[in-house]
Amino acid sequence: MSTAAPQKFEFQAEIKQLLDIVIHSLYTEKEIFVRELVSNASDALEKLRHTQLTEKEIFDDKADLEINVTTDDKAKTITIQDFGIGMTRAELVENLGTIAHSGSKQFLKALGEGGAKNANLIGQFGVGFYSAFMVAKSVKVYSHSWRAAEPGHVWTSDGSGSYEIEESDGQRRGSKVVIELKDDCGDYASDWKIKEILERYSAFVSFPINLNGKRVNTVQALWLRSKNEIKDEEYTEFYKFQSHAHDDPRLRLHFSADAPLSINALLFVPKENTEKLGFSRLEASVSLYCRKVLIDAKPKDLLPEWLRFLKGVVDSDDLPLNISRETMQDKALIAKLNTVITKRLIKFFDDEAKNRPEAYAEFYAEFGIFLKEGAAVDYPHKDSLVKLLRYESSLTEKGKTTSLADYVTRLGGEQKEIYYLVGPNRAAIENGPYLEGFKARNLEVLFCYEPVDEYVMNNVREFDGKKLIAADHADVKLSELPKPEGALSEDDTKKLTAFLKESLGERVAEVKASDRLVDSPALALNADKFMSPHMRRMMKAMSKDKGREESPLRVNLEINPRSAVMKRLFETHATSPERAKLVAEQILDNALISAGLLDDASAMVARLNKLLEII
Ligand code: FE6
Repeated sequence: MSTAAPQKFEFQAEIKQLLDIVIHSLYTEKEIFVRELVSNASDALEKLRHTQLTEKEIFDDKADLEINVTTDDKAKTITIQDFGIGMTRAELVENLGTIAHSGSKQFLKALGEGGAKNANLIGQFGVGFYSAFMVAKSVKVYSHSWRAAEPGHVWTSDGSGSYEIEESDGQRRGSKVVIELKDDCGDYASDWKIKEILERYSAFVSFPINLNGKRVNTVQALWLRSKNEIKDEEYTEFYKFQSHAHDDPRLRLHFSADAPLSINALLFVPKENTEKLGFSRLEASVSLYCRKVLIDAKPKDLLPEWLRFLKGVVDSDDLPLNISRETMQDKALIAKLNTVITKRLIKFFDDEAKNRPEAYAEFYAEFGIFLKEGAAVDYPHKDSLVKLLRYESSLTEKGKTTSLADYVTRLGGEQKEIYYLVGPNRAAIENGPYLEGFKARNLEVLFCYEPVDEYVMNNVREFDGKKLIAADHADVKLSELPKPEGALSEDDTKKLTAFLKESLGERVAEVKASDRLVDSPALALNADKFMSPHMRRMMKAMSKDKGREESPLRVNLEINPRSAVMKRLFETHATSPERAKLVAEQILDNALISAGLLDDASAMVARLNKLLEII
């Protein structure tokens, strides 16, 4: 039986204002009120457990440390009950005010004031309770403190300006929040709807949550346990549950940090790169938690774009539940998390490369493309990412790769450049005319097989003070090689280049003898310095009006005075210039094919047939 009459209070002006902010602008999705109240319940249970350590006399001591959620679809109510620490009459009033207090503090924080950490006990409850009024016609809070001498109370309000407190008998320990739902929020009285919300936001809450008598959370927040107590199978099971994955994880990183931010993270690299398989672009899917409660399942700025292949969880005590991407303060927090975690991940990949090179090679084969993207676009991490890249080269075996750092260790004293060639595969690069000049001079060339490599190399520009240079670039200057016997004389070479220039007309910008050819008769260099063959092909593929005549291609042709083909051509050009012209054109087309620059082979095939006839 109640001993005191209900007492009516006006909300403080501060609370009214805060209520208004919370209801109208702090949260955009109404459903998070469930998460907030469950989070309060969990905190209250945590505190009770703490109190049990020091206090002997605890009211209703047999009550299980659990959270019961019940819905009533007929009455359109939802109830969230905990057997936690509970509140006395004074605490009900005081906490309500303190919430307003800490809430307005947060609000000020958001506006750019300094951030006092709310590590104190009450402050932890935050502004979450008010979110109930987003969906409530009225809210009743029944509460009984753990202190046995205190009576129970019920607090009632419709959120409009006042509340009432009355003593209430027969209560269990803890708090019970009963929400009578607004007419347009009736959904939140349905079992399946709340089940879905609880599974999304509260799956890892440490205390049992029962929804209408059925347990909903059975998985542990593995990321908060210590590494050496966790079995591989547990990690795998967690990965599958948390990431909705069916494969086993390829790699995992479980780490925590205290400074500059408190972080507990458990991150996974999946087995397969689904983007590579042609599935759609991955979206950020490392979820952000604050003390086991989900804040955002797909936070966009928590990690850089190029890490979008990662799965897992980041948990930070330093985050407010109602974190916002709009306020400067919260943006800065997320940015700080981003920096710390990205650095840690890069170090992890680096360690993998050192300690488990075979596993790293497999990871790289699958996910290397993302590291390349990072190296090209993530300027702050460029240098550390370039170290993670691997390429085959003219000095590696097929299938074996080298890092740029290892390439540099093999450099001769003179060499100030790192050379690379882009081509579809090893054979194409090795058989093309560009490599031989480098081979003859013992210069290592990196082999790049992916279209993005060109973009990466152009963006990275240099490594360890060495410029990255395309070996098929027109500007590459190579050292003199001793002139082998039997080459065309300088004079004859001049005559031949003049003949070629005249025969090929507008198709060539320049014809000259080359110092980079050893075996091949000739090579083509793009006269347009800024557009490589690969870029040209990409532009062509993207170009909308396919039927349009393109501006004719002009290249620089470099010829090899040592080549038997050239010597033979020199002889022929004097005796049968007609035939020599056909050969000249064929040599140019051959060079264009090697460079990936011949778009239409029909004229070439017709000519080749003519040449075959002559033989
Ligand atoms: C938030 C309602 C005042 C405890 N348990 C639970 N919620 C709590 C506390 N809060 N503060 C302490 C709160 C309300 C009012 C504060 Br009125 F939910 N479940 Cl111990």
